[in-house]
Amino acid sequence: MSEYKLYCFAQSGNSYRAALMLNLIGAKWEPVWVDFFKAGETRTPKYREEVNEMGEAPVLVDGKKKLSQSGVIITYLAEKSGKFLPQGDEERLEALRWMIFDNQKINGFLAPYRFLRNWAKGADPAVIAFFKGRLDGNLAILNKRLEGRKFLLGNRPTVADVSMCGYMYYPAEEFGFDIVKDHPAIGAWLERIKLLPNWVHPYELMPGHPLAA
Ligand SMILES: N[C@@H](CCC(=O)N[C@@H](CS)C(=O)NCC(=O)O)C(=O)O
Repeated sequence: MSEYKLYCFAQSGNSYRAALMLNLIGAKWEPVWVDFFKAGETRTPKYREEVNEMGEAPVLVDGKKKLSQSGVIITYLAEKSGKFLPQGDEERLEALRWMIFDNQKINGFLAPYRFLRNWAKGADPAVIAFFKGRLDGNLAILNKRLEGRKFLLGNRPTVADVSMCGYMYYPAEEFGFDIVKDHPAIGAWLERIKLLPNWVHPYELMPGHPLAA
């Protein structure tokens, strides 16, 4: 029997952080598919009433406990399993610092940029170009941080890495540029994460890919 349920869908890098973390700690879990694209499920009163008042995926269910916000979910799982935890106060704050930078400046831009390019109808090219400009600068900051480091905090992978890689394994065509080619230290770091036991690509780990026509 599964210990956890995760509301998620394959195209969601925010969900991928939580799904990947569940896999990496070796948890028994099952996905609950969220019909984000066709039914707009996260916007329905039922979803907001019964699953998440914030109207978002992912949501982790652990018995009677329900958690949203991928950063909270992966921190909860790290604390519960004792895996991928930063060690000591300094590392804990450092992990939080990178997770906030990630949520706002890296995946916080990658996610809407990819959504506008692939799925939104009538997206304004100027908005897409604005996101791309911000992404180029912010990914360069991340690339510099990873030069000479195995993982974000040093030699061990932590929750900060699981958070940061959220959108980066999706195909380059979806972004219209190749993160790995443009930022080689990010590319090498993504390869290291891929080697962790139980790593699985987002399109294989979560339900809903490919999207039904
Ligand atoms: N900060 C949140 C972001 C979650 C989020 O935006 N999820 C998207 C799917 S990738 C969503 O459910 N969006 C619904 C909406 O904005 O209406 C997290 O890290 O969990």
